[in-house]
Parts: sequence; C-alpha cells; structure tokens
Amino acid sequence: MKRIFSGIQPTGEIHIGNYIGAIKQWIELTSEYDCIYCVVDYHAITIEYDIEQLRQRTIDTGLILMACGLSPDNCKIFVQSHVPEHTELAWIFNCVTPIGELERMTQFKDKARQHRENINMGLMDYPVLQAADILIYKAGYVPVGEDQVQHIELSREVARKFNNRFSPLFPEPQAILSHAPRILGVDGINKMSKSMNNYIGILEDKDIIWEKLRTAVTDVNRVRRKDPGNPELCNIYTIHRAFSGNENLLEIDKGCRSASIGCIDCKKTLFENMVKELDPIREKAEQLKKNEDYVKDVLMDGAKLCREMAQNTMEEVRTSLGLYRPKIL
Ligand code: AQP
Repeated sequence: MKRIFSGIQPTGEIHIGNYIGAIKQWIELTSEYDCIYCVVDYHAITIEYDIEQLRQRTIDTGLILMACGLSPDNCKIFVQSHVPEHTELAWIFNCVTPIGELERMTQFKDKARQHRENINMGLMDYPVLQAADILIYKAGYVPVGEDQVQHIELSREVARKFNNRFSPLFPEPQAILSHAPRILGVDGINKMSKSMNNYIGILEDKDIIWEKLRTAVTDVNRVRRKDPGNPELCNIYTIHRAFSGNENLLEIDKGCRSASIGCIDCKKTLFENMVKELDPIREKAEQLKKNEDYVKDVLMDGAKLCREMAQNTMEEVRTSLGLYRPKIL
C-alpha cells in the first residue's frame, strides 16, 4: 500500500481552512493509503508560543483529528516530539540542503515578516524538519494545502540530494491537493490562519460561526444587493464547494450571477450546511474530551508504531553515511 504522511501544528484553534484544505482529504485517503498523521509540536515552537498552553493544545489537536474521523483503525496518529528520530534525520538533511533554498521559501519570508523580533534558525529550517517528517517513513504522498506545496518540492530535492550523495533510500514525495487548497480568511485577503485571527474554528459556537460568516468578505465587486456577483471570485463560494451539494451550488451560482439572491442568502445556506457537517464533529469532540486518557493512549500507541519504523530508517541512514556504530548502541 502506498504511504502518506501529513502534519498539523498545535498553534491554535483548528479552522475550516485546515479542515477543508487538509483534514477532510486525510480522512478520505485512509481507504486507499497507509496513512500517518502527526501533530507537529516541534514546528510549533519556531514562533512565539504560550508554554502553558502547548501541552494541552497538542492533545486537543490530536483530539480534533479523531473527532473528524481519524482513528487507530484507519491510520496512525502521533505527536512529532515523541519520535525523536525526526529531528535526528533533520540534522542529517541539513547537511545536504543549500541555505539559499531555505532563504527563498515563501513561508519563511512571510513568517520572518510576521515575527521580526524572533527570526530564529528553526523558522528557516522548518522545511528541512518537514522533509525529515515525511521521509523518515519513506512516504511518497503528502496531502496538504497550497501553502505547503513549495515545502514538498524542497522535500523532493532533499531526497534527491541524499540519494545521489549517499544511497538511494528515499522516494521523492508528491503533494496531493484537496479541492479547496487555499481558503482565504473572513477578511477575504489573507490565507485563513490560526495566527491571523481571520479564521472560523471548526469547534466554535454556532453563534460565533454565524457572526463571522455574516460579516465575511464576498465578491468585492458586488457592492449593492442588485449587482450581479461572480462566485469564482468569492471566498464564501469556495467554502460552499466543500460543504454544499451540487443542487445548492447550482442554485447559488445562478442566483448570485443574476442577483436574484443576496450574499446573506448565500451565507445562510452555507451556515446550515456547515453546521450539519460540523455538529457531529463537535459532539464527538465533546465525548473525547470526557475521555482524554483514551486520546493520549491513541497518540502514544501511534508513536510506538511510528518510532519503530523511524528507527529502522535511521539504521539505514547511519549505515549510508558511514557513521561508526558500536554494537551495544
Ligand atoms: N487557509 C488554508 N486553506 C487551505 N489549507 C490550509 N491549511 C492551512 N491553512 C489553510 C493546511 O492545513 C494543514 C495544517 O496546517 P498547519 O497547522 O500545519 O500550518 P499552517 O499552514 O501554517 O496553518 P495556519 O492555520 O496558517 O497556522 P499558523 O497561523 O500557525 O501558521 C496544512 O496542510 C496546510 O496546508
């Protein structure tokens, strides 16, 4: 079975951008692939964060993935720092990655602009650790949002450089994009992001979700109710595509283009469909919150299985590098 790896950072509330850009297809792919999903806590510490909150956020992120439909029955889920081989391989990959490649990464440039007071080495090295996350399991496919495609290209290059210099151990991984690879925030300008306060959290109260949706930016050219709109230019329509069926989509498309419906009508339909899909996730999350030990056990068992795989890869890597290994290690 072909293998998939993907990760999510415990940097805040999981939002519908994460859900429709990544998590939804993570679940779909479990029927066809051997899937490994990871809460990437070492990535989360590359920006300023609340030390008191990180532990709980890490558990909660695992919990949300499980509430969305991932389980030990269809995949492996674990926490990155529980498998220290990821960071060990990242060090080795550092030694084949040109600095210039890292300097030109869009996410590094964006984050460096956002966090001027803390442009640390980890922020720059983020894609190398990501390459190690993927390649330590020799995963060939990585389902991600569009923002991560450049990093997956770098992972391919890292694999190529390692394979050419040492031995051909690694596949060159491919990104798999969802139908909604780039969801804008409710500001209609920036990518929906946990850290930009422009998100709709998947577990947020319905009243808050509606308030955020109600005021969200739509097609900016549709100024008055009677102006026809263009769904192709509307972030709300992009979100509709992930939550609404064909019949609704056709009605909205027609109604928007002819101005027979307004943006609020469109948003009301989206809200109903969104709540229908998110309600069972919310209920499952509430159940899991009452049984947090179960969530922790799933994460721990996932880490045990993944660690074994990671250790096997590291043995091959060390041999390829020519490192001296006394038997008792
Ligand atoms: N707006 C988005 N549209 C589509 N996909 C998205 N993803 C994130 N935002 C969108 C995808 O979700 C997965 C997990 O993301 P992440 O937590 O690892 O990191 P991120 O991309 O940095 O997410 P955020 O929300 O923007 O977090 P912060 O604010 O902490 O940087 C990835 O596959 C990502 O592509």
